[in-house]
Amino acid sequence: MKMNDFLNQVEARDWGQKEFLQAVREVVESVWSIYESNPRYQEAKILDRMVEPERVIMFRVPWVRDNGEVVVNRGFRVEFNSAIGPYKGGLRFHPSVTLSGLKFLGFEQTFKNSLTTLPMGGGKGGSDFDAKGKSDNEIMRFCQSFMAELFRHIGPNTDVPAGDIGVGGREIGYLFGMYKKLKNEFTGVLTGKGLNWGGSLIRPEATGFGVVYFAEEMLKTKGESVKGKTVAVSGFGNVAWGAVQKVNDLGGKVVTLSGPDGYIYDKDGIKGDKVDFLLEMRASNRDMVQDYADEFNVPFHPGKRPWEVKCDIAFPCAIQNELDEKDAQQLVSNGCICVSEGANMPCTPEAIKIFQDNKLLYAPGKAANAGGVSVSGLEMSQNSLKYNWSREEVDEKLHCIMKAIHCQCVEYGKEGDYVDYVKGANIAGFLKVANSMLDQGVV
Ligand code: NDP
Ligand code: 2IT
Repeated sequence: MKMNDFLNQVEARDWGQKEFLQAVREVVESVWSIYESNPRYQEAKILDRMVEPERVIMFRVPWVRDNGEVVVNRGFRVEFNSAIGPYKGGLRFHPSVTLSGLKFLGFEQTFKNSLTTLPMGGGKGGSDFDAKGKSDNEIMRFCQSFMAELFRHIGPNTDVPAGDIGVGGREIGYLFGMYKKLKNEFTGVLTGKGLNWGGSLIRPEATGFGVVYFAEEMLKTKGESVKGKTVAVSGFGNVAWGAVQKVNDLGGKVVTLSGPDGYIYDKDGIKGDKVDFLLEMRASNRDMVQDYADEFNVPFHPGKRPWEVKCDIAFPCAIQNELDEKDAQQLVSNGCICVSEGANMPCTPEAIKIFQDNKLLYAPGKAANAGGVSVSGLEMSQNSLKYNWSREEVDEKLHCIMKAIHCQCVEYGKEGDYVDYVKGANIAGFLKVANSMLDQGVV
């Protein structure tokens, strides 16, 4: 079969699932020559099986508002691939959540988790719940209703959800409480838990730290480092918060943050108390980065994205397809040398092509943002051991994992003196899953 025939077949089956098809195309383009030259993969229909989730669960989530109004949301869990371990991946609570979005995230997660070196399969879930303007009690009741169905499908050796957009420590707490009540079992069924009840040190910071560690590894190959560099970050959530801290630790300066309302520019750098303010902004459920501009008296650019600002390094940490061709061209023209994705699939395929044609150091999310799920994996290990590692121990392990992911990308992505990190990450992630599927027969 020709690659385009295969992609057309997926498109016909999953018609209209735009984000999922975008993610599939990227992986298939990277691995096709390996797939084509290995008859065992073809005979076992490895790719046909990889693009089909093992299981999709979709359910009603009814809950009651403070004023007595009944609200009905939709819940999902996409259990994509368990070839190398229990399904593992976050939960996203955001009004934009659809099955296509979660299928793209679960598909990506399978390859990302494979790269981490830890035994985790791929999954993703969530709901179209909108936390904006909801009280803490409403968020609790929603989480309880969500778990009242999800609990029968997950477990520490089956499927281990975690946070993603709209799901942080507070939501994981409410979800865990309900799971424990229903199962009468205290177990590591979720990651991102509170430190007093089984969580891991560094998990909240891990994704952002990892994104910067990965960028540092890429920069090292060119004799460069984060030190002294001007950095543009998008988003203001969990991943952006961790990335800003690590850039500061390594001597760089972050000058932007963004939200659905626009972006802020802080020429003095986002550091000290200003970093803690990100946590307050997220807890407010207001969904506006303008609050930062009001608090610290810096310029706010409504309706715009931060990629027009001159920077050496860019970390897109908000949402998928938030950086397009025009943005990429602007970054290149402004002298940006490195782009490391904190979010999942934030750069469009056209933007990626511009980065690669211009020989920028560009890392896709499945490699660069794998630090979050890696420390989730370390949280699972600590839960199994009934033991807690110190902050330094977890950070050291995270750093080693990010370096190992970088090495795998270089091994499979090196083309002359340029490293195609997209190809490298896709091939390395694919091989481990594909070979495990071959070992386990047609299931
Ligand atoms: P958070 O909920 O903590 O933050 C998401 C951020 O994106 C918020 O600042 C959010 O604002 C903002 N946002 C939402 N919509 C838009 C938009 N249209 N334009 C600009 N900003 C927007 O989520 P995370 O930080 O956890 O997740 C961010 C990205 O990182 C996602 O792509 C996620 O999949 C990815 N990721 C997360 C990991 C984790 O461990 N948490 C691990 C790996 C990847 P608001 O919240 O106000 O809507
Ligand atoms: O996209 C991701 O890797 C996450 N949201 C984290 C998943 C996890 O299980 O920690």
